[in-house]
Amino acid sequence: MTDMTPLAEADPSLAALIAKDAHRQRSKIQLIASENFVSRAMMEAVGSVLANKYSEGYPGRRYYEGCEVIDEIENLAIDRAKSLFGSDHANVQPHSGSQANMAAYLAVLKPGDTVLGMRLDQGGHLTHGSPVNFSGQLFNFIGYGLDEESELIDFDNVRALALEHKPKMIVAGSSAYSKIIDWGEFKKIADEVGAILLTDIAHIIGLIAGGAHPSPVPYADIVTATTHKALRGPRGGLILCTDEYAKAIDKAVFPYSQGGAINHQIAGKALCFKQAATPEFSAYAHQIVRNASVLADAMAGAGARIVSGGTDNHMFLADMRSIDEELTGKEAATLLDEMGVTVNRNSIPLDPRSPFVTSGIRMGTAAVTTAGMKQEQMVTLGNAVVEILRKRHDPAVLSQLRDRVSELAAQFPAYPVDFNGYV
Ligand code: DSN
Repeated sequence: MTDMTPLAEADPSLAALIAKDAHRQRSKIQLIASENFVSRAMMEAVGSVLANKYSEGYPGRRYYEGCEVIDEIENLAIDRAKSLFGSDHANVQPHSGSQANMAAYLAVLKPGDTVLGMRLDQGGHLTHGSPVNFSGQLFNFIGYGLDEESELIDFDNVRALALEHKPKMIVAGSSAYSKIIDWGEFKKIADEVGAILLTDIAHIIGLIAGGAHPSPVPYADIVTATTHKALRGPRGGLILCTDEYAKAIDKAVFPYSQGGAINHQIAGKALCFKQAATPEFSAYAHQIVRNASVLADAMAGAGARIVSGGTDNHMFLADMRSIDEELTGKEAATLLDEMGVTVNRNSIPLDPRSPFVTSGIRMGTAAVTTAGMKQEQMVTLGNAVVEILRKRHDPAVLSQLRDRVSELAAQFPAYPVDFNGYV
């Protein structure tokens, strides 16, 4: 037993639960495409006394006294974000990616305005116009999707919809699309119909920071993102924009859609922008992409159909029907987690099953790359995943496969084995 920490003393039950999740994160292979492992330095920043401070407003224009240090920290985060992505303006206050999108829409749209966005079932995000989300309720979203054959973004369809509906905004970006996004094509279409171009890079922000995916900043009016996925920062959102939209974006974040800034989170953002500006981070971002590509190839080689024919980024979708017509994404994800590989079920294009059941699983390599895995481990993992799914009714084979996965996870722990998950 190590020395009691303040948390363990104050709330042993909670401390034990955090330690339990640290163990889960360490002992299973984490392939959820939107997750990563933060550094211990990040935990220090985000667990700091900055959580105590109220600071509604912006640096130099606060509604509370005592914000002089908070101003310096927020300016540090803003300057680093602008320099990392080469943007005119950055707002680091959005509490999450969804909040970033909400503020960005509210900055330039009025309720009922027409917007073009990628459909959720084609790889878009809930905030790109899903009817169960505020975006689909407040605005007149028109959904575009993928070409049925190639499963690549169908730019003819995007253009035709843009010409027909004359949207005020086009949203480019996705949560489940595995190929390079051609921002220039979106920009051409947006210019043709006079639409604002918003690019949502929540998933690929880390790849863009590391030079492993083209940046939309030269093309987009507004860029929204999260900081906790491939970027390895704290949970949170970010908005970049041109000078033209800076004032409107700032007003839409505070006071229109949010209250006090979360200052410990902003400190974490400052840290992650610094970490992401290094050559080591660039090497890391490229390794994420190599790992995803090798993992997808290994699974395809073992007989799994990869949506869109493969991946150019950190993630991909695998069609479970290619392994067995009866296999659903839900069953596959549940079984894989029991076997020590954590993924999420995901709809695939033209999925006949409901979003709760689905025919696909989504896999991403940011977290395993942080844990140190490389191509060799991706081959082992890809083969093991397909074999688990194929042999799912054979307990003896599953038992051997579980051991193989567990050995692999033990070789690449995200955090030291004695780490309690918080200090
Ligand atoms: N829910 C996140 C994802 O998993 O992609 C996006 O917000």
